Amino acid sequence: MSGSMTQANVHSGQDATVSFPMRIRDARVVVTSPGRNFVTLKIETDQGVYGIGDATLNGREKAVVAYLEHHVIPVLIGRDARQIEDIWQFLYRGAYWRRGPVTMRAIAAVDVALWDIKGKALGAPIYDLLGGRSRDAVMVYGHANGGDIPETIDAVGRYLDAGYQAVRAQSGIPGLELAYGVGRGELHYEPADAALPTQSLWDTRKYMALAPKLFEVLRDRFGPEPRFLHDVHHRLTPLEAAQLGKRLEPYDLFWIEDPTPAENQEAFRLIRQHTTTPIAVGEVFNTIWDAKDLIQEQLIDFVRASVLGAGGLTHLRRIADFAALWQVRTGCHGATDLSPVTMGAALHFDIWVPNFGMQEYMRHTAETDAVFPHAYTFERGFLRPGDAPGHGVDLDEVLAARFPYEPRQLPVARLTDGTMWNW
Ligand code: CS2
Ligand code: MG
Repeated sequence: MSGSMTQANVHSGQDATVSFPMRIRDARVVVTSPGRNFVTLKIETDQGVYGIGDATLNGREKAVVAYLEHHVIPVLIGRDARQIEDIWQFLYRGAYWRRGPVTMRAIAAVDVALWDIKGKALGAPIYDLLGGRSRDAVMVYGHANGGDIPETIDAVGRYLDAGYQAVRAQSGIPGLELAYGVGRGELHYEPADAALPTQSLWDTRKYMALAPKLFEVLRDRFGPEPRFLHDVHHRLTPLEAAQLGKRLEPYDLFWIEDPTPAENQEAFRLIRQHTTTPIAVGEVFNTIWDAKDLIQEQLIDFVRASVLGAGGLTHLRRIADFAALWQVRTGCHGATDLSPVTMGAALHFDIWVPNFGMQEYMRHTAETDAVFPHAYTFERGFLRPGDAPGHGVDLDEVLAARFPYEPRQLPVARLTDGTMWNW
């Protein structure tokens, strides 16, 4: 859109006055690895206001860097940064090749950076641009992991003592090394752990015996009040997922997540017919099309698409509005491979979105928090986005340069007989 725009002067939120239009003068990608890799897009305007977006795709970072540098940045230069919708449509429709994790993360990075710019230019936090707050704070769930059930119980207890009202519980499976969700360090669970994929093993029968036991013990120990969540990480067939949901019903889970791969949305009909355990799906979704049948057939209860995975705020709010028609609520993915920039943007979305469900919150390392200074704050199980203009997250480029990219890939999983399985 290059037509002439009405001139206006507004407060930039950075103690400067900006006039419209705001041309994109420069955009560049910063890759940094303060404990894990992050890809960040910085867009600068001719008014001096800049915006930041996250483009991290865990284990495939360089693919998004190349997509941004070769195919996106060149078409951004000179555009009016205010035209968020038109730029989104240009990048989505204009590529001809639609969807996919690489493309949609690149679009998300641009979109979030532009919302950041708009907020700063207008002196407004993004939640105000979206329509204002629907709630005071954002409930988050933490990750309690243990090598076995007793360790997991201890970990859950620590979260509840810290004031969390919602805890995801994952336990190692005796006899299976490197079960999903079980960290090897004290605090931070980081699955992308090596330059070449680590191999883990999977045994559905062992898991199916353990998971209901875990939640039976958790309810016995902690009573009916806490919200408990659990991630199946795409490991079951639809029928097995139905069986698991049924067995977990007495323990009143807030949700089970990704019980079976959602490439085939119809598969969830079978699960739904057999269990009332709530289902959350969507951390690998890129667009509304991935969730369409799941939502309109009421096959899920929470859609876990994120600002980063699903093309930014512009597209995620479409998914959320569509989901609201069927009382499906949000549950944004918030693993540590989503940078603090995504967390900041997600919190503005969460505090606005009427049909909010829950926000995942895995803490970043101290190094990551230092590279990405942010306005959001955590207190006893709740996050708040803060009132800074834009999304309130910045990038310390000098510090970022001290943490160069390190090749890392996600693990793979095999069944005990050697068959490749879903990690
Ligand atoms: C997980 C993620 O947070 C979750 O629910 O499923 O940790 C997922 O394994 C990672 O985002 C993969 O990069
Ligand atoms: Mg998950």
